[in-house]
Amino acid sequence: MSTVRLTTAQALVRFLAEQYVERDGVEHRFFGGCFGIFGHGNVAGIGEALYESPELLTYYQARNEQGMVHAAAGYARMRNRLGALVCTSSIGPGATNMVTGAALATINRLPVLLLPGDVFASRKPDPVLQQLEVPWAGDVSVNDCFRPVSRYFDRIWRPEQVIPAALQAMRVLVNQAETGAVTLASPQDVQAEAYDFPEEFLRRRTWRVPRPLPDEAALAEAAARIRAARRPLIVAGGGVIYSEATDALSALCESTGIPVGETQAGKGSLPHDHPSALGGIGATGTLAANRLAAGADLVIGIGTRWSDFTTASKTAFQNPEVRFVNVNAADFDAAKHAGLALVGDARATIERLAALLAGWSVDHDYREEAARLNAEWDAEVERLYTLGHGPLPAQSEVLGAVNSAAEPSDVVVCAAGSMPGDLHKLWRTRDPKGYHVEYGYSCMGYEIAGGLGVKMAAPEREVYVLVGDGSYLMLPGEIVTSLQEGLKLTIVLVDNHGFNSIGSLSRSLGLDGFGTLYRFRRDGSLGLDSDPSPAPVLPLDLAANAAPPRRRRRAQP
Ligand SMILES: Cc1ncc(C[n+]2csc(CCOP(=O)(O)OP(=O)(O)O)c2C)c(N)n1
Ligand SMILES: [Mg+2]
Repeated sequence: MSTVRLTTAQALVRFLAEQYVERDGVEHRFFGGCFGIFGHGNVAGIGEALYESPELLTYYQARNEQGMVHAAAGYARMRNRLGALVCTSSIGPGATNMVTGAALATINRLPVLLLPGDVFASRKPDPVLQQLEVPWAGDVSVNDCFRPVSRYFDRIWRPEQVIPAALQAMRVLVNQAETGAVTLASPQDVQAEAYDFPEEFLRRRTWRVPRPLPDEAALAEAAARIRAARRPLIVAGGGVIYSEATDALSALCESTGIPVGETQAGKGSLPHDHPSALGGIGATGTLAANRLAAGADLVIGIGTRWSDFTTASKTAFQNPEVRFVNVNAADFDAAKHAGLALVGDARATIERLAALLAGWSVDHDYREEAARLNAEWDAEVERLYTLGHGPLPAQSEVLGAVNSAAEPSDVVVCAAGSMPGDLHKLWRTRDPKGYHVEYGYSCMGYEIAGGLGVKMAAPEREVYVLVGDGSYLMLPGEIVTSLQEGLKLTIVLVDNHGFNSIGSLSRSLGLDGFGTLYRFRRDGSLGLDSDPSPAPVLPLDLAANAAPPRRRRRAQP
């Protein structure tokens, strides 16, 4: 066996650069580069490996480790999970800053590879700077926080262990049912330790992403149930888009007339003006989708994890006879709501169902009802886009202005606050990748960093980041990265001086906006809605961030 002597980090970087994926005969590199912020926990290992071979993985600098993982998640989503980024951090705070990003990626079923540095395997310098000491366990570090938020976790205690760990990491990252954050915690001494790695480990490897079909008996049963239904409804989730099943879905809807409601991740499955498109469904959905949901007798979930927003906390489907059929790559999601589980790829399954349903259609009235409700809702969207609210425009008008300024293939990015709900019901999607609202974790601070990842994956598209003042203040730093990389983002900031979405929730509970206003402290309080003479709002001039930079004065000789 021929070997090559490398540090563990050098071997891992070489390995990552040689990973390819293939679906439908199209093959390309899996990793688009490596984000990193260096510290003593990774500079001599992964840092050195990236430095000495810059041609292997392009290095990207970030401002905040959470931000770089968000960017990686945005990138993976934009690449339909067929591409990913690596994120390397130092130990301690750099590592734990990535935990939120890891949870976001895993909840949204998006592949990201995280390489947090870890304490010395040798334990010689313990406690090294930033080491958490656990009195009852010598083998625990802060990186154990990654275990519940990762779909695969390993800690590389010895150089040769990186071989099975890297292969397992790839197995999970490319698996459409299992994918999410994968964490290989890397003790800082082992990263820099040399070993004779087999050359075979470092050779080009192609991972095929299959399109498995559900069991034929389950398909036949599903087709029979659909044929027997009078008011069937499809709920399209992110899986429809990741599987590139949007054309297949639209063909199925045209032949059968089944209407479609979309989850946040599934919005864009059909263009907004398709006769079967009801738009967003659930708590933040359209009147059209929710009216049909209420009476549906058979609900066909495709690529959805059935979050509470989609089911309006299980109130959306009111028909006592309603039953579910779930098409999903993951049996975990396919089994939800006691549904008939069709475990398989969305596109392949939709195409097979279309064949099994050949010649069948919902009755004419139901088709007409869907098209009429869709048109009715579109008129309501038009009204809300053009309210003429003064002196400042309503949020719906801001969305309308961005929608009409954007080209069909441009991408709108959002995550938390009051805008995701408004976007879900009001945004007119015209391209399957044009709507990117992160609502699995709904993480404040995702917007700009996630938008950067979208732009890295699709530099030919314009990216519109819609962000509230609260989210903006939480994590604006990756604006600097976008400037550093020459990646243009159009950031639309809606400033309502506070956490307004939670303010509304607070008001609805009789809590008077407590803790959601941006006001000065006065008489011991940060203010409530009902204050007779409220303290002034914090004078934050966020628009000043967009002002052209002042010319630096030349240093005097
Ligand atoms: C990291 C994180 N912390 C807290 C929350 C809970 N939360 C949801 S929306 C929100 C307020 C967002 O404020 P802003 O961005 O200004 O949007 P607005 O609600 O005003 O539209 C908060 C605190 C969250 N989603 N994410
Ligand atoms: Mg706000």
